[in-house]
Amino acid sequence: MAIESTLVLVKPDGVARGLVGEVVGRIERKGWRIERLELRTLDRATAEQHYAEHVERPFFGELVAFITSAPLVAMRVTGEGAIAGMRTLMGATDPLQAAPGTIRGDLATAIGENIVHGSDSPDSAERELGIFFPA
Ligand code: D4T
Repeated sequence: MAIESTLVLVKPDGVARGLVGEVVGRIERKGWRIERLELRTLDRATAEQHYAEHVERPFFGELVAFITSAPLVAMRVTGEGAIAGMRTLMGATDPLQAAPGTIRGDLATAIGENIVHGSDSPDSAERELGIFFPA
């Protein structure tokens, strides 16, 4: 495995529920490093760029409305195998399918409010980090 960087978001539901510390704590205890961290509210253009791969999906409108609805926390997380490893730490997209011990498995019930996002591949990580933390 190599040292990698990935984009992690604590989405608006996670921030509203006071779960930023919980997510940050799990990342830190795992052994990865948080190199950048920012609380921000996304504008529509940035949200559509981030979720561009889902533009044809029926839930795209709701997804963009939700992610722009309130502040989120964006992080650049770096460490050994961080891209796939973060996906494992998050659990399955549908929290009801996510294993106990994962962020979604322990803390969420709804697919539309599943607390976190993590880049799903090295290409996605590069693209998404470029959107949130250019230069
Ligand atoms: P993100 O991108 O938020 O980390 O989620 P995943 O990578 O785990 O899942 P995804 O890209 O397939 O979905 C993106 C985002 O859309 C929401 N969603 C997804 C939804 O509201 N309804 C759905 O049916 C699906 C499949 C949840 C995550």
